[in-house]
Amino acid sequence: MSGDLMASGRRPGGRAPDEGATAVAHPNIALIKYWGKRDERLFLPWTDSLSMTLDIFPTTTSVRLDAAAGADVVTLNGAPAHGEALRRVSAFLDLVRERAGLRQRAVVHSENTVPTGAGLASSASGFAALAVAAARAYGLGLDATGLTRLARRGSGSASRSVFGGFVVWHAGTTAGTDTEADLSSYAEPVPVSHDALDPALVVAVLDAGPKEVSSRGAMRRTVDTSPLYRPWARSSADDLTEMRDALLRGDLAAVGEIAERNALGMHATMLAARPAVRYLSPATLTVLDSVLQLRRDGVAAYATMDAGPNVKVLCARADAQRVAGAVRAAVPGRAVHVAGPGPGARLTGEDE
Ligand code: 2P0
Repeated sequence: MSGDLMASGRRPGGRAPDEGATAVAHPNIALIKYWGKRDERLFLPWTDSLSMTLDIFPTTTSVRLDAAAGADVVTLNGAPAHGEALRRVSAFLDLVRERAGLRQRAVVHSENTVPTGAGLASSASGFAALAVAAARAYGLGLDATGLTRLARRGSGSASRSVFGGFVVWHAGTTAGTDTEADLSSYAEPVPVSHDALDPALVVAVLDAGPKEVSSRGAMRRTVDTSPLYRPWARSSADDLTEMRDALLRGDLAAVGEIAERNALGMHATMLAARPAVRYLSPATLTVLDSVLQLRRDGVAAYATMDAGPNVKVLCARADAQRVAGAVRAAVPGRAVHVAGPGPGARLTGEDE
């Protein structure tokens, strides 16, 4: 650690910054969706959301302070980041530096194991891993709840990947000061009857191409123009209450029904935006038909879709291979993965 760092890094009640840190985080899939911000600067959403962190596709990110660097250097899967990706990481690091009272730029390496373009919440695992590594490297001394607030400022859904298993992200309030509003919006684990639920998520990758509309732009357009947005936001609050009860009971069929209707409602709000945002493709509907057929055949399987055409099917772990087989048969040649509940973000290796 450089003398300059030592001199400027210590704060009352804080810890001295480390020279570097590495963290790993997994993506999460929302069963009650986040769609729409009421404060874009602080990343405060209109609604609470609830997700399952996955045990596949981790992102590993290292952050090393570099006193000699004039700008942050960021590589994503070995390639230098440019443009919007670099700007988002650097803006996030500015927030960390402001809180730490440090000016040193950073060298960031991030390795994402999500297949390219899989539309599998890579910003959630990416910013959760970055938040945990950067907070450690800059010596912020945050607890897990504080890390969920910090990760939120990189990407809203990243707040939920700080924890493993089932996680709720509280929308919080925009009343009061910025600090009060920031404190009010955080993620925490939700109680679940794990043994009864024993869930799996079958992930069908239907389109590896880039999205036409970013989720950030699409949610803004939906909030601003869709007449269905406010009714969905109200019904989503009821869905969350019912979802919490269903998780506590370990009632997989109820969890799946609520998740599926919440997702379809979110997509309905987008379809009613002006102009419409349509992420669902013909292949999406083909998989949805196969899920309906599975239910007719007595298998508890329920679909959810995010800002892309890919479908994630919630089912019991014992049914996962049968569900994956039915989905593969519906869309031959497309990649289908099976995930379970995964761990929260953590520091890794020698930096721990
Ligand atoms: C979710 N999605 O709850 C929802 C459902 C997509 C559909 O969170 O603008 O990348 O960085 O806060 O978190 C995707 O949005 O958006 C998302 P920002 P984010 O998982």
